[in-house]
Amino acid sequence: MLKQIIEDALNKQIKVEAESSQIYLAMASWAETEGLGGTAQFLYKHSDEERMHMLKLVQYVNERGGKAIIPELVQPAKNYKSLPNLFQTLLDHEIMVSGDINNLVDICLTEKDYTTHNFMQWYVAEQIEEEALARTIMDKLNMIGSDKGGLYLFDRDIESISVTTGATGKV
Ligand code: OFO
Repeated sequence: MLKQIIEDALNKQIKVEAESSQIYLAMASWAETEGLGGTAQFLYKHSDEERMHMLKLVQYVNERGGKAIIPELVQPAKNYKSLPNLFQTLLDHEIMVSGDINNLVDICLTEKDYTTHNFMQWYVAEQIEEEALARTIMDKLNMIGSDKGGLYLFDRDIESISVTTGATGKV
């Protein structure tokens, strides 16, 4: 049985993951309308992965005798100034999520809930991958600058990577 404080923290994280999925879905849709088909596919996949992160938490809370709460979501941004602006927003968002995951891990330790602590290790590892990938993408975009040919190749190549192929995948 989950302690209330752990259940509340997990439900808070369910909302964070659901919002991440929603934000990346909005980013994907924006990219698609800008003719950035590869980037759109990458972001659609990323959105699905965040939904999976949410689902894993929902099922864990319910399995442990808690009650998962499916949250209301705020509408994400509709527009981005540029591709670097979009990926900087994504990187900043992932850094924020890593902070949330660390807080949750901290609560598990304080409350001596070692089972949830163990469950959360998957998220800790996942955040390292996601942040590393977002940083690699930003480095690439900074190198490309406003070179149209470079942006074309970037958009073509990014489609073939996903967060699970991770920082090791080439962009
Ligand atoms: Fe990218 O955040 Fe989930 O965990």
